Order: sequence, then structure tokens, then C-alpha cells
Amino acid sequence: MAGLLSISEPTADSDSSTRLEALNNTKVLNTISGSYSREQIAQLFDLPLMDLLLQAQTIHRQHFNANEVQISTLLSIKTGNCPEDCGYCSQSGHHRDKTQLQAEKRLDVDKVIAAAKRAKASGSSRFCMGAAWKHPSRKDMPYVVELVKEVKALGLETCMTLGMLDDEQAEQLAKAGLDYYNHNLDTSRRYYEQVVSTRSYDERLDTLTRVRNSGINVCSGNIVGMGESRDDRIDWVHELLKMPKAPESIPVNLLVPIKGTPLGDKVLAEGQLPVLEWIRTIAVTRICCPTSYVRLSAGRESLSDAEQALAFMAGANSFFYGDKLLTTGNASQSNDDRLMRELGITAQLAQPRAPQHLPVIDAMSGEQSQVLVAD
Ligand code: SAM
Ligand code: DTB
Ligand code: SF4
Repeated sequence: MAGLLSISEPTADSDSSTRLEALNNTKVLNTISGSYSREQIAQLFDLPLMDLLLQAQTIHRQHFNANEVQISTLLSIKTGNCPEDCGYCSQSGHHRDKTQLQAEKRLDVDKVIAAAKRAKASGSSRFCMGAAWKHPSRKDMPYVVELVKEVKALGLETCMTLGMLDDEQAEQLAKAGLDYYNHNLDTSRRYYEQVVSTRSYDERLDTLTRVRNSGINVCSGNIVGMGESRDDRIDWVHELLKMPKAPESIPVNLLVPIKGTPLGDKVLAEGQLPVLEWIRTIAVTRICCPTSYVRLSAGRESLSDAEQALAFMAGANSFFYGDKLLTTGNASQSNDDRLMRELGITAQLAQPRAPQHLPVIDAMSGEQSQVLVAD
């Protein structure tokens, strides 16, 4: 028989099944190693999808319970009119005439706590609070510190994403017991200039270094499907591996194209990235960062059950739960509950980090101070 079909046709003969076994094993074993060069990351992206998924799932099982996911709920604590010009974002003040997003003032503490209680009651283990700021101001700090303490007191893990931080702000949040700080690189250094002009790539890396040094867990991810190339996705994974330690949590967002934003409009006109490329990105991230939580973030609302199942197969083990993300819709809770039941997946319990600064009293002077406790 001529053509491709004859090459892959199954046969019962033992020689060819040994050959097939060897072929499959080679593809899996050759690329398993501790650390990856840019070229090796590119090779992972190029693998046949089934080989890539198998390898990602194999590595995933070495580090995690493959049928357990971490579940977070998001809340926007300060919405819209952001001074940054991120080309994908509904909340940027630069696009507000076109997006028509209604800006809101900071949410009152009691409203945030009520939302955190609802998130806990519905099964989330982490509560993530996002603000449309370039960075928190001095007067915002007591507010966010109070939120961390009160949400933690409910037994939830806490996460915040407030823009850039200076050393003192990172220390203040660490001292309050913040578990995770989210600050995304979003894309490669090269494509970044097509995405944002008001905040540099190095400023993002600096904030991530401050978060790391403060002892807060790092959450840093990307957005795929903004018109970037595969090379950009490869470079973004490589950036994670260049960090002294990979982020503990890595959200892999699929662009939610928002009408009126430059990148949303581009994607709406030119068409979306095929979902399988997002799944490949998840699988490569899982392989390269084997102990990190890889999160299905924005973009899940538009996915079928089978696409989400493939994403879990690729090693994703975290997702945003609840009917809303920050300003856009999310997959509905009832749908997620049904899907988890059908996939046999259960939710991981909260594991809040102990506050890292403990009060000590000097035996001689009686003076009280704080000491940093190492993880
Ligand atoms: N203002 C803060 C900042 O940018 O650091 C925090 C909030 S911001 C909305 C958090 C992240 O959400 C962004 O870095 C981006 O990765 C993601 N995001 C925002 N809009 C998105 C969209 N339309 N589609 C997918 N991800 C998006
Ligand atoms: C992240 O990487 N994705 C979340 C969270 N971090 C803050 C935000 C997604 C936002 C999606 C668009 C919106 O709802 O405005
Ligand atoms: Fe502002 Fe964050 Fe949106 Fe950028 S992603 S415009 S910093 S809210």
C-alpha cells in the first residue's frame, strides 16, 4: 500500500511491535532531563502531540497527585482606569473610550471578606485579589495588608496582583502572611514591546525578584494567543528557567479577546490561536517546571470538556473557579463541578503559609522586634 497509511498501519508481528515500542520510548526518554536549554524547549514544542502529552503527564505524576487540582477564586478589588497600556486589557485607561469599561473605586474590606467567605464555601482554597494599578500607593498598603490578614484568618490561601512592588511593599505583604504574589511576564522579551509600553520587561523581572526575596511564593505566567509566535512562547518558558527558582505557580492564560483593546481587536479580526497550541504550551511548561502548579487561567469559558481534559492531561493542575475572572466571564461553577465529577478530579485543601515574621522579645532589654523565619 502506498502513502503514509502503510507506515503507521498496525500489524501483529512481534518485530514491528518491538520497533514501535522502542520508537515510542525513545521519544519519551530522550527529552527527560533536569534542565532545558532554549533549543531543548523548542524540541519539546515540536514533538508529536501524543508524545508531548505522555511525557508531560508522566512528569506530572512524579510530583503531584494527577487527580487533584488547586482551585482559586478571583476578585477585582479595584477595577478599571489603569495607567498602564497593556494591549490586551479591558482595564487600561488608555483603551477606555473603546472598551467602555466602568471604572470602580477600591472595594470596601467587608465586601471583599464577604466574597472570600463565598469562595471558601464553594470549595476554593485560594482567594486572589487583583487591582488595576501601576503599583500600590503608600495609602493603599494598610488596606491590602488588612485584606491579607482577614482573608488568611478565614483559612484561605491568599494571592494578590497589584502591579509593581518596591522592596518595602514586598516586605509588608510578606509580613502580613501573603501566600502568593501574581505578576506575569505575559510573553517573550521580544514580543513584549508589541504588548505594553508603559512598564518594561526588566521592571517586571525586578518586581518578581523582590517578591522572591521577600519569601512570598511567586506566581508568574503568560498569555498565549496575542499574535505572538511559537518562538515567543519558547522564549517565555526559557525566561522562567533563567530565574534562580521557577515560580511556584504559573498561570497560562489564553487571551480573552476584548473588543476595543488593540490586541483583542487584532485577534477578533485575524482569528484565534488553535487551542492545541495552548495545550502544547501547558505541556512544555509542565515538563520544564515539574514542581510548579500550572494554572488554566483566562480563556477557559470558551473551551469544551474535551479540550479542558486535554489541558489536565498536559499537566495543568490549577484553575480559576467562579463565574467571573476580573472583568470577564469564567466557566460556570455548575459546569466545573460536573466536569470535575466526570473527570474524577478532586479539589486540593488550602495550605496557607505561616507568617514569616515572628515577634521576639530581647531578654536583656525587653524590647520587641520581628524576625524573619526561613521557609
Ligand atoms: N494590574 C496588575 C498587573 O497587571 O500586574 C494585576 C491585574 S492584571 C489584569 C493580571 C494579569 O491578567 C495580566 O498580567 C494578564 O496576564 C492577565 N490578563 C489581563 N487581561 C487578560 C485578557 N484579556 N486575557 C487573558 N489574560 C489577561
Ligand atoms: C492571571 O494570570 N490571570 C488572572 C489573574 N492572573 C489575575 C486574570 C485574568 C484576567 C482575564 C481578563 C479579565 O477578566 O479582565
Ligand atoms: Fe493595568 Fe494590569 Fe490591565 Fe496592565 S494588565 S492595564 S497593569 S490592570
